[in-house]
Amino acid sequence: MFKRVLIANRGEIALRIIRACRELGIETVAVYSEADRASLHVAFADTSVCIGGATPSQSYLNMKNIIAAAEISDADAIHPGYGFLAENSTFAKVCRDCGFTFIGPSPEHIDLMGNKSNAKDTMKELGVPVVPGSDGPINDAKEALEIAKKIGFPVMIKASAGGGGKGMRMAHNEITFLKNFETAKMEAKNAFGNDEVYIEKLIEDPRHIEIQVFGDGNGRGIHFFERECSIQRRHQKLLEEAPSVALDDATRKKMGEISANAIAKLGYKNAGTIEYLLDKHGNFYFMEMNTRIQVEHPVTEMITGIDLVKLQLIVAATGQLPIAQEDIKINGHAIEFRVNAEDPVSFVPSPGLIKAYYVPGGVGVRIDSAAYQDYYILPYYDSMIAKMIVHGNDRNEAIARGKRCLYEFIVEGIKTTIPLHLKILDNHNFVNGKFATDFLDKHFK
Ligand code: MV4
Repeated sequence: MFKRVLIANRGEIALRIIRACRELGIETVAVYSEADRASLHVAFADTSVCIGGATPSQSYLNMKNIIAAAEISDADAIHPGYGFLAENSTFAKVCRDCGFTFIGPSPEHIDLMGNKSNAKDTMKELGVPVVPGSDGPINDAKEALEIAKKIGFPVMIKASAGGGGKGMRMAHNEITFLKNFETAKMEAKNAFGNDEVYIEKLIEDPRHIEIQVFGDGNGRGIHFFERECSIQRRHQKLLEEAPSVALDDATRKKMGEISANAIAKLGYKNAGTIEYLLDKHGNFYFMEMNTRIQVEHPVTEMITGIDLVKLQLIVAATGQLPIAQEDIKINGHAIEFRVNAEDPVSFVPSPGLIKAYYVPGGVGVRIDSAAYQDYYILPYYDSMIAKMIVHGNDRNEAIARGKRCLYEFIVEGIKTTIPLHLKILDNHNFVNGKFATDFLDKHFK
């Protein structure tokens, strides 16, 4: 096992990783920006190193300073968390070249999945269902139009270098197609320095369902079932749950097995998430793969009882998965509520001083947060201040528990998304499981 791990992140995920390390007897090194001296990850780590100024490019994205911090602290591995450098293949490679284990997949797998068109082609070859569309990128407008007509309108134009909703354009007919094809390419060129686009059939009102996977990097792959992530706005998830009410047992089994098999065949190492679109008829299609631990991983931990961050550390250190597929069972239902420092209506960030802070407790509740009373929410970083995760024996109990806990949760001095979560739990379509990715726009515009 590692002796000392450096955590190249901040906030709740840095704390989450420190907790897993401490339970495994691993020493921790926190890195922090000049604005983060009073942050909890600095207080809770065994040692800490300041790596630069407040803005991410000066500190949490500053590879040279992070590697220097790993060297002076004599760390043997680096955990990137999520965001920042987590899916940067250059960083994963620099870690490797400097003799530090990157706790995540290989730079080659990060690159492969970072190009959405290549990722799709690879998954298709591995037997994963994909949305009908062009085979690979299409650069010529006329050729693209022929493909669009063959697939049938409406279609989606997606940037190969995009992802997470960036660089996407819809087209309902030939005229809008030719116009949007050019704008999509131009936007992709400006945003990613790469104008490659591909075409697929539009899946109407899909649900976003993702499978948590792990690989040992040596031919074994396992899955931890699904997370339902359809409750999101502008590609920012707000509430996630597991399992999904939209899957029957046969579809759940099929999605899990297909995903685990792809991970095994890829020789993928460590944690990953395979994202799917689920249509109204129950068909699922590969969308993207994330090569990091995700914000919403706790809902999977709550229903399986397995610590996924500990598992990341064990797989990175040993190259082996200590559990088999048969060891992973679903127990009950979990829901995660993201408490963001935002106006609950406009979603405009609301940084500032937390004047009062009290978190709920009791049976079946978990809080992952780096906030405390008198903590100042900084404007430079993500606005998420806490994740409240509830577990119940079934979905109804989880919903009732969520409501009870949202009433207990006190955050004063800034605006938060707590009132919006309470409204969602009162919506009968949500309670009945009748929702798709358009839910928030439709009911809470
Ligand atoms: C789609 C789609 C419909 N049809 N692709 C959005 C994020 C990006 N990763 C892919 N996305 C979508 N791709 C086809 N062929 C609809 C979306 C989409 C979406 C997907 C998941 C969750 C929320 C979404 C919101 C709008 C659009």
